[in-house]
Amino acid sequence: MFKLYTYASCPYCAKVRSAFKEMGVQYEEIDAERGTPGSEELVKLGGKQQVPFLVDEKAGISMYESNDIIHYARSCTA
Ligand SMILES: N[C@@H](CCC(=O)N[C@@H](CS)C(=O)NCC(=O)O)C(=O)O
Repeated sequence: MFKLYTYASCPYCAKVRSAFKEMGVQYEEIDAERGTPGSEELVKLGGKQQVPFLVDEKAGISMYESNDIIHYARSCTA
């Protein structure tokens, strides 16, 4: 299952959530607001404090950028 690091108020995260819903993508959402354990995890995994950030553990792939995330998920569900 995908892991998606987000902020509740981030419009790019909302765009990804909405696209995932439309595609029926199953994912675990992790709050990565500054000061949270999710934020520490995010920076450790991706190298910077930016959301949305996707991790596909099974494929060993991770990425920033909402458009790239949506594109990647679409390619996985195609
Ligand atoms: N081009 C990026 C923009 C992402 C972006 O600007 N995210 C903001 C939150 S809305 C962010 O992570 N800012 C860094 C921070 O708040 O620390 C995308 O489409 O994913």
